Amino acid sequence: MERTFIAIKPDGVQRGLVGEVIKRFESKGFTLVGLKMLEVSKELAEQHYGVHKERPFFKSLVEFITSSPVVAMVWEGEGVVTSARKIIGATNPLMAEPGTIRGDFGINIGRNLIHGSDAIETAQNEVSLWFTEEELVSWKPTISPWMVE
Ligand code: D4T
Repeated sequence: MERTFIAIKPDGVQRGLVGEVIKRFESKGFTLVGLKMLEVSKELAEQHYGVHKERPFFKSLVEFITSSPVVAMVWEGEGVVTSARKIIGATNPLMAEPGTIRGDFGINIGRNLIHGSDAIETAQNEVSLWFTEEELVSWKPTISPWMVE
């Protein structure tokens, strides 16, 4: 079953949006299979944002994600990677559609509240970067037949 990595960034945690974010993924029908709060190390931050190493905003990105606790999650469901990106909205919250998390709660690209994997392969890499196998729970909600044919 498809899985994606979602992180509520320091701004989302500080602003008390953890419950709101979880609610949106739960209400949509996806299944939470991993959840933890952590202070992100510089090493983990640099690995996670490795693709942006040469970008001018890399340093501030790493500084920001290590500045305050993050809530890391793994969500499961058919099509969850693409759907989660839609639920999250465009990278720049000012461009994000109302109804998306960034569109509803953000105004600044450096404070865009939440991260979601951008492709299935990225999701697999990010899940194993942030979580051990033992931290993930395989379970099927009993209401599944009412959500999926
Ligand atoms: P993340 O990775 O946080 O889910 O964001 P996106 O997938 O939507 O966007 P991204 O990888 O292009 O950017 C990663 C992260 O860097 C910040 N950022 C980005 C920034 O501060 N200034 C910029 O110009 C860009 C492009 C925001 C998200």
